[in-house]
Amino acid sequence: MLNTIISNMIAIVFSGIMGLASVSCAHAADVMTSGEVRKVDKAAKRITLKHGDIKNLGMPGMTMTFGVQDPAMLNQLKVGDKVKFFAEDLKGVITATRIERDK
Ligand SMILES: [Cu+2]
Repeated sequence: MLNTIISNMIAIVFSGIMGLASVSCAHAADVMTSGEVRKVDKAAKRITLKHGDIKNLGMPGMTMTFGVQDPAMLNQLKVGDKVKFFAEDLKGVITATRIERDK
């Protein structure tokens, strides 16, 4: 009896973990968004990008400022650079978690 309850609990926890895993898999498959650098602010850990549609956020193209996850990402970027980036909503803050220069 106790064994059944414990194995049921393990099954519930395990399916929860699998659910989280599939969410992060969906993320990895997301496409990068094209953008152009308008402003780089290393001190404030921000970058302003003119961007195309951000499909994973349901956001149309516009010029806006993003937080960056790692300010080191800004070191090799300058105004006018074309980039491909991935933006996520991290606790209500739209954050660029990946930025690559687009050659
Ligand atoms: Cu935007």
